[in-house]
Amino acid sequence: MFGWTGVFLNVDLSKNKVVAESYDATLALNFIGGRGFAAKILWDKLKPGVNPLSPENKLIFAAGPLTGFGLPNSGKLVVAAKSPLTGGYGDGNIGTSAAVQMRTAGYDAVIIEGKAEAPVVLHINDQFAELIDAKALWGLNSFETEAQLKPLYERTAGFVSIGPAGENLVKFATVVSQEGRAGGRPGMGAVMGSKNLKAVVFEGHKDIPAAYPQGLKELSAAGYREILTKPNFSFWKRQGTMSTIEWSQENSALPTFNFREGVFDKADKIGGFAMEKIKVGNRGCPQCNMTCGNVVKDSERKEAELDYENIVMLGSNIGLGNLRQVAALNRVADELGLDTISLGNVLGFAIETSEKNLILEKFHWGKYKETKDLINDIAYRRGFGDVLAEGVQAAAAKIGHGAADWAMHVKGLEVSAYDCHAAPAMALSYATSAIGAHHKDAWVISWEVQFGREGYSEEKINKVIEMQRLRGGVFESLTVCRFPYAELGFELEWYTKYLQAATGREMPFNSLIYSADKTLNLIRAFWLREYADNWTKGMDVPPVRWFKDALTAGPLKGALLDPFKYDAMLKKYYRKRGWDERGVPKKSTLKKLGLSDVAKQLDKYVKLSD
Ligand code: PTT
Ligand code: SF4
Repeated sequence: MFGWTGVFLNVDLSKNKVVAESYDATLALNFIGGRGFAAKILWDKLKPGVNPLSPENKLIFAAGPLTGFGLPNSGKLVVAAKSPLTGGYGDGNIGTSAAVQMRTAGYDAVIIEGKAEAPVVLHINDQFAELIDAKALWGLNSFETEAQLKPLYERTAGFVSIGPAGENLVKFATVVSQEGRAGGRPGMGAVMGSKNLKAVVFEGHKDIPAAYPQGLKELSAAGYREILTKPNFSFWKRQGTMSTIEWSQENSALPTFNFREGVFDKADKIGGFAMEKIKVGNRGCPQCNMTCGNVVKDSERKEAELDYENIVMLGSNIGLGNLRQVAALNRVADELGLDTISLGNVLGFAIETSEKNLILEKFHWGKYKETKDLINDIAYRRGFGDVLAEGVQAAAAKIGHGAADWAMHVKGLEVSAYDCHAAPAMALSYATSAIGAHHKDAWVISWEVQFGREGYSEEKINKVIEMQRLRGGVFESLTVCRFPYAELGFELEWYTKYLQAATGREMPFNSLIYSADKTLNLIRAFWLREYADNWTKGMDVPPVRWFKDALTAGPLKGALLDPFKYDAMLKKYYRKRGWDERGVPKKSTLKKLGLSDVAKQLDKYVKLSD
């Protein structure tokens, strides 16, 4: 095979056993890599009903066939497992040298199961792998962990690790790399912690076989040059994702006070232009010339890397309008290994339920020190922090008294940083995303604002499906960054050219979309197999607040989603997907996608219609 290494590495931490396993071209062509591989492995190899924090769960690091070739923005991998936060399929995407090193070590994926007796580091160096005692690292934060490991390995080595949140099984703990890249929102860090796995070190020295190595090199150089010519390039380097704060404010989509409002009176203090005034540099993922991580000095005089989601969820959503302080909370979250989106949600929820006297504890909007202490309590599971460490859905269930009305999540995963009181298509996107309420699968809100926000039209459903296939399917399976395409207009044809030169196969875009649909339906099947009789259509519905509690400020004051229109929209979405009225793929749909074997198995858990 060209492009793919054709090898997965299976690691059993309980048995201290490592086995390399070859797989065939059919798997590669059907599922491409990254999310596609992770979904297929979890479907085939994970026993249904397994406790996500038990040794049986499988933690997967998977890359796509372009990673490791030095192509633009290709230094990413997907980390996946059954999620302890949602009980369904979970994954995240991290830009890290670990992705490049995993592939040059000879592996398209590393699949980790079992549980080490005591904390360990997994070290992979080409065909050699070992488990190293990590008792001395346990308790360190993710930055300290990487700093301790770095001098022990080659300069090019790639690292992923967890902080105290992962060790303490916080349900939204992430995996962290390179002091500020983090991924695996639905608790992939907790899965790693449950296995006593503190870190993985990757060192690779092999050439990944390419069908046309010279052609690939030339295409790569041309791609980097093309990115530099894009009109938005220099502004992107200045602000990266941060300019979205001003955009969201202008369009009443900026989560504020736990999604109560879509505008924040201190938005200009935490936005892209405010950030530029204190910015000291850019950081980024490997093999990227867009380096969009904005580095600033935070209020504790440490360096923090700012992105839109982090700043909104730890800023406006908790009423904090001091950018250096928001940056400091962001840094603390990275060190502890907590997902900032879920964190901002549970904090906003805690403050709001306190304000409404649903809990005895007292928390307040915009209080830096109080919030920082609470974040630490969450990571170390102290006091009320222990309740919040379970995620907003579980916390609301524990509190009762209607607290669920203020819990912003879908299927247990907290909502990312776009308010949807007046964005039905974006709400549908959150509600039907592959992992719960995350924007990665279909970020349609800017299109929706342009197209017209009020309606629940067919075009909106089509747009959500188109973006889910492209972003959630193609980009997550290729594990290349979607920003060149989404933010600069880097043409999609580049990727088919790269694939041709790397794999030697013509893979036209419609074949990638077909494969994306296969993966997304397989992920749907995974959720259904796990939930079986407990699955309801209500799991594809956005948070109740957007239907019941209207915006009270800003130009869209009074805006709400309409539950009847949303329901009709969801039904049409199901039809277009080839799913029945419960949101369950029909046998004929799965057959068309070459997933008849999946249909046969799934039918035992949820009766399928023809
Ligand atoms: C992603 C989610 C996002 S999406 C952000 S900011 W964003 C938050 N980042 C966090 C962080 O940082 N620290 C932390 N402790 N928690 C965080 N949680 C949040 O996680 C990231 C970039 C960004 S910045 C985005 S949109 C794009 N995401 C991509 C994607 O998902 N797929 C893809 N093919 N390309 C992408 N390119 C962009 O990558 P999750 P990163 Mg991330 C500090 O993890 O679980 O996928 O959730 O990976 O390497 O930091 O790059 O405004
Ligand atoms: Fe990473 Fe940003 Fe570059 Fe994408 S654009 S690869 S997120 S640094």
